[in-house]
Amino acid sequence: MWTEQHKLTAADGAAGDVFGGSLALSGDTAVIGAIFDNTVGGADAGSAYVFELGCAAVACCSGDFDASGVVSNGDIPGFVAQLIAGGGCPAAPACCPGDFGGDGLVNGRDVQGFVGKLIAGGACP
Ligand SMILES: [Ca+2]
Ligand SMILES: [Ca+2]
Repeated sequence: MWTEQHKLTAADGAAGDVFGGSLALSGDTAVIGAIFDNTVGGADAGSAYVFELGCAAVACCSGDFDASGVVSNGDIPGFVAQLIAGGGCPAAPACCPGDFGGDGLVNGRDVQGFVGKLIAGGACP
């Protein structure tokens, strides 16, 4: 099942720009076209908007594996699975929910952070 996580919009979007009329994806980068955007190049000159998947775009909540907005018992399987799997994180700046120390790995050093947040109630920013 697909659920909407975020809505991408053009900061200078206007009616008639046809934002989203074209789309290209590569890794964590999306390029979205607005073929009728008015620019310094002229009316309807068109623009391409580049979006990067990262902590700035995706609110990264350490420990929240099921994206529920809180760190709770439901996140334990996700954390344990990543720990057992060797704990590799996606290349920065993508979100790595199991990495509490920010070293790009999920390992024994992150257990204390995860458990501590769980006990503390697990509120996400
Ligand atoms: Ca959660
Ligand atoms: Ca870590």
